[in-house]
Amino acid sequence: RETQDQNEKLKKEVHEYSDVLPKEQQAVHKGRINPRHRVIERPEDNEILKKPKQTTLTTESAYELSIRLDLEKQNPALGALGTASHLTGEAARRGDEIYKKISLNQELSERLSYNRTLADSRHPACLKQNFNIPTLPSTSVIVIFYNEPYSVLVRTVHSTLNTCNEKLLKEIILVDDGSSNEELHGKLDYYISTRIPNGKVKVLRLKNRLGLIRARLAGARIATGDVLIFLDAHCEANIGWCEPLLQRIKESRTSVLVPIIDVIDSKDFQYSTNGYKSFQVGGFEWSGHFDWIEVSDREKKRQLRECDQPRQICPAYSPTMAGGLFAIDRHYFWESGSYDEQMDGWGGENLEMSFRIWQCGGTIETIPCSRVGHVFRDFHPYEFPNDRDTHGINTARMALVWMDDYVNLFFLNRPDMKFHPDIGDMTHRKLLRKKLRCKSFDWYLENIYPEKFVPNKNVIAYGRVRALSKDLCLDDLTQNNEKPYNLGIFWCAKTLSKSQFFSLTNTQVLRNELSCATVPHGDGGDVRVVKMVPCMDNDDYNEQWSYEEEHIIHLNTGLCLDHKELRSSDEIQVARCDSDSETQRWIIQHDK
Ligand code: UD2
Ligand code: MN
Repeated sequence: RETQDQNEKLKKEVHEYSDVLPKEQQAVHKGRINPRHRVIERPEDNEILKKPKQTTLTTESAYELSIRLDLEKQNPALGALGTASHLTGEAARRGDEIYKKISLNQELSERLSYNRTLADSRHPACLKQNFNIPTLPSTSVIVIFYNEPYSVLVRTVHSTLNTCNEKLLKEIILVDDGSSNEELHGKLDYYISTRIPNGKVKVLRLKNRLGLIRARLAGARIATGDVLIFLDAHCEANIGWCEPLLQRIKESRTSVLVPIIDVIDSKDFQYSTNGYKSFQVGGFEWSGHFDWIEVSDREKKRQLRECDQPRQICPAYSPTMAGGLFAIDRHYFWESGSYDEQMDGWGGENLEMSFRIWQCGGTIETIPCSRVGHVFRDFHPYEFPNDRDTHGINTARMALVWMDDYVNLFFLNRPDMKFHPDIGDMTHRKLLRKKLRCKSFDWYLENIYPEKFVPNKNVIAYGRVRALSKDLCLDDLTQNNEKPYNLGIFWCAKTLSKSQFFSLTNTQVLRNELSCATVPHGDGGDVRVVKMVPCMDNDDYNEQWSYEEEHIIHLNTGLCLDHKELRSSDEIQVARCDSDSETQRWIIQHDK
C-alpha cells in the first residue's frame, strides 16, 4: 500500500517534468498506458535512461521509477534456493530471443529476486569449522564488468553483501570497463546510493574499455582491504564463502585461492553443484586453454599428509586456475607481479598468473568450503577489441615468458600465433621472472603437474602420422576430446596443427593430448574403425600399438592402420597386416 502511494506520487512528479521525456514515455507517465505493463512487455522502455540528463530531479525520478518497476517485476519465490525457473508465453519467447543474443536469459534474471537464496552446497564438515572473525584479514571484492545485464550485476552485489561477513567485507569495487549500456551508468549509481547506502559499494568507471586484465588492475589499485577477491559480474556466492578464504590467507600469505565454482545455468538460472563429495581443479592444454581436471591421487596423498582436517575440506593444490574468481593477499598480488598490463581484452591472464604463482614460490589452492556460483555462457556476448584474438595473443605473451622450451608445444598447436605482429615486447615480464628468481617450467611440470602429458617427452615419435603413398594424415577431423570418437584422415596440413598432432609413447600408446587410440573390442571383423577414448591413468593393453617397418600395429588385435580406398575426411581403419601393402605404411614426423 505504502509503495503504491509512493509510486503514485512519483508518477505525478515524473509527469510534471515529462516534457523532457521521449514521446512514448510521456504517454506512460500521463497514465494512458499502465507503466508496469509496458515495462514488462517492452524492456526497451528503459530508453528513458538514454536521454541526456535534463534536470537532476527528473532523471533521478526516472531512475527511481525504473528501479521500482524492476523490483515489482521480481517474484521472490522464483528460483529460491537456486532452483530452475521457466517462463511461459510471451515472456518465454522474449527470454529465448535475448538468450540468442547474449547467451543469458536476461528476461528471467529480471524476475528473480536480487536476494534469492541458494541451497547450502558445502560439505557437512565445513559447518564444523570455527573462525575467529576479528583476527581475519579484511577483503575488497572487485567485480569487473563490460555491458553485463544490469540485473545480473546487481544480484552479484547483493549476493556478496548477503553472504560475506560484514565485518570482513571492507568494500565492493565495481569496475566498469567502459560499458556503453546506459543502464549501467546513472541508474546503477542511483540504485547503489539509494538502495545500498552503506558506502561499501563503489563504482570505478574507466573512460575507455581497457579489457578485463587492466580493469582488474584498476580496481586493485584503489582497493584498501587486506585481501583482494575478484569476481566476474554474474556470480552468486554461497553461504559462508568468505571466511575460509580469508582464514587460509591468514595462515599462508602466498597462497592464491579459488572457491569451488558452482554452475548457474544461463537459461534457467539453476544453481547446480556436483555434490560436495568431489570437485575438480584447474589444468591446461598445450594450445593454451584452461581445462578442468580431477584431483590426482598424488594430491590426495599430499592432503592427507599435510592437512589435519577431513580430506574433502582440505585445500587442494590446483595446477592452474580458471581466472575469474580468486582471492589473493593485496600486497602479495603486487609483489608477485599482478598482471601483464600489455594483455588486452579477454583471456590468457589466468594461465599467466597460474604458472607465475607456482614458479615463483606461491601456491594455487581450491578451498572446498568456499563455493560461488558463476553463469557460464556458451559464447561471449561482446565483441573483442579490434576484432583480435586476444586470448591467442595474450597466451603467446604468457608462453614466451613462462614456458621455456615448452613454448614450442604451444606454437605447434597455434602456428598462427608464432609470428603474430601484436604479441609485442615482454622484456619487463622476463625481468620480473629474473627478479623473483622463479623456477623453470620443467620444475613446474615435474612437481606441480606431473600428470600432464607432454607430447614430445618419453615418446618413440611425435608429430603428424603421414601415409607414405599419399598426402594423407591421421586427423581428429572436427571431433572434440570429450567423448569417444572415430579417428579420421585428412590432407596433411602445411604446418603441423593440433588435429594432426599425435605421439607414440615409450609405453606404446598412440595418442593426442587427451585421447588414446584403440580398436574397440567387438565382433572381430578384419576391417575396423579406430576409436579415440579418454586415456586411462594406467596404460591399457587395448590401447597399445607398435611401430615396425613403417606399419602401425594394434597389439591386441594384431591389425594394421590402413588407408586403402579411403579419401580425405574418411574414418581411418585397421585391417589385416600385409607387409607388401603400400596403404599400411606410415611415417611419424614433426619437422616438415
Ligand atoms: C573465464 C574467467 C574470466 C577470465 C577469462 C579469461 C571464470 C569463471 N571466468 O572466462 O574471469 O579470467 O576466463 O580471461 O573463471 N570483461 C571486462 N572487459 C572486457 C571483457 C570482459 O570487464 O573487455 C568482464 C566481463 O564483464 C566479466 C569478466 O570480465 O565480468 C569475465 O568475462 P567473461 O565472463 O566473459 O569470461 P568467462 O567467464 O567466459
Ligand atoms: Mn564469466
